[in-house]
Formats: sequence, C-alpha cells, structure tokens
Amino acid sequence: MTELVTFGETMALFAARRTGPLRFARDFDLGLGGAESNVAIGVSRLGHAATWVGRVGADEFGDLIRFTLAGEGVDVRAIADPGAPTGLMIKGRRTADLIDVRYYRKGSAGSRLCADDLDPALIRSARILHVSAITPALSASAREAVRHAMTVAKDAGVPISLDVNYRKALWSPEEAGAWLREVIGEVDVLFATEAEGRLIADVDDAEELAAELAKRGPRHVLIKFGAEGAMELSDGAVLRAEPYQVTEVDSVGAGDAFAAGWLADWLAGAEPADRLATACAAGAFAVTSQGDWESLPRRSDLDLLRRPSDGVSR
Ligand code: KDG
Repeated sequence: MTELVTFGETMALFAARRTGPLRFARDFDLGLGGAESNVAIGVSRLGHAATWVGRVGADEFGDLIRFTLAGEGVDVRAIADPGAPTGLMIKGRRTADLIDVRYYRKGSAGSRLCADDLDPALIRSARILHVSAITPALSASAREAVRHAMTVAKDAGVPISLDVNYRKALWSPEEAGAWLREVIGEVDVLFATEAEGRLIADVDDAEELAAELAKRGPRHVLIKFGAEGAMELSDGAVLRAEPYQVTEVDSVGAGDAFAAGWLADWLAGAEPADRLATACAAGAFAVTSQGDWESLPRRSDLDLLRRPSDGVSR
C-alpha cells in the first residue's frame, strides 16, 4: 500500500566533471533527476512507501530511470512512450560555485504525461499526493493531469502537497503566478522559497508572506531560506529552524530533499519541530555531494548531523 503518490518528468542527467564553459567539458557523469522522483526517493529512504508515475522514452534513459527508482525502493509506474525520447538535463559547472542547468525536454516523453496516465484508484489509496509546479509548465496535457490528480485527491479527502519549484526556463513568473493562484485553494501543504511565494502574493516580510499564503488555503506553509534555514506556518503557529552547517558541493535538489524530509515525518506523525528539523537535515544532506538526490539521508543518517561530532563517524 502506498503512502505518497507523486508524478512528473524525470530526465537523464549529464553532469560535467570539469569546471568551465560546457563546450570544454570532456566527460560527464550519467544519472537522472526529476523534482518529484527526487522526493519519492527521499521519502522511501526515510522509511515510507512512495509511488512515482511518469512517462519515459522507450530508450536506454527510460530504463535507467525505471531501474534506478526501483532500486531506491520507489514503486515505479513508468509508461514507456514509443513516440518521444526521455528528456535530458545537462548540468555544467561554469565556476566552482555556479551550476549551470540546461534542459533538452521540449516534446519529451515526460512532457507528454496526460490525465489518463494517472490511475485514480492509486491516488485515492494514498495518504498524500505530492505535485510540483514544474509539471503544469511542461505541456497542456501535463497541466491538465495535475488538475485532474488534484480533483481526484480532493474528492477522496487525500491531502495535496505542492512544491512551487519555479523554473524560469519553462514559463514566465506571471504565468506561474496565475496558475499557482488558481490552485492554491486546493493545496494542504505548500513548499516555496520566499521568491516563489512572491509569485503568488506580493508580500515582502517572510512571516507576513506565509500568513498571506495560508489565508489562501494551505494548512501548512513552508518557506525555505536555503542555507539560512526554514520557517513553517501551521495552524497559525510559526516555527523556525536553524540550518545545519555542511559544506555545499551541489545545491540542486535541496528543496526536494527538504520536502521529502518534511513529508516523511508528516507521514510518521512526528511533532512539528522535529518534522521541520528533519526537513532541514535532509536538505543539508542533499547539498553535500554531486547529484540531485544521491546523498539523501536514511533515518540513521539524520543523527549524524543532529549530534555534535568531531567529523569522524565510527
Ligand atoms: O530540484 C531538482 C530538480 O529540479 C531536478 O532534479 C530536475 O525536475 C527537475 C527540473 O525540472 O529541474
């Protein structure tokens, strides 16, 4: 029985090994990335059943995605689309601290996701539905799929979690803001950075912004401050969490890790302060190595950051 259902586009990811303009990259690490599948992996590593639905090409990259997610314990419902390839994401390192992400995903299999790809019974059986605002920016059919899934979840009393995950390569701030304002009333858990929250409501102060977002629907509003920690507004109560001190290697995927940590603890019925701390710890782990999800923690790893240490774990 699944606990969290999510869907979206997962791409093959080529990460340049050397720093500098991408045209001089000689070799790449091949992996995969997708905001929603990153969350599914994170939730699975933290001990909860997660299902990911998406379209992949009938190609090697589609197999890579299917096998990798399955290897992480995710229940994979990957539809192999013979009419389009798996999308690609290329990650360059323009400088040591500047990651440059390019997408080759227009017309990809993942972007052809449609409402019929989503089994309503699967959504109804879940404890939570998690979506990101990347999916509605992919295509008209993917946008319709998100609305369809939200309606099915709402009708069945399944809470909906939404991570804004704004991607400027896919749509304008105005388009994203309009869509977000349209759906926020259906959302129970909202994850956003301050800038993403302001796509919905033009409020400067973070606490006031969270209050304004909560007024529009979500019972839980999570505002992420990156390396500065996070804030949660739940049922009118504000919580703040300090960041964990780690050395950042690759920040891509930190937001997904944060969402995974929070959602796993929500599924576990953890206390709000512990839940937020787990979210921050998962986000901290995510930035410590290359890759969008590879360093996501297991439960036993969380203690490594929570306890003071001399840097050696024996
Ligand atoms: O948050 C990380 C994701 O953004 C990445 O893994 C790939 O889904 C992705 C995207 O659209 O950037």
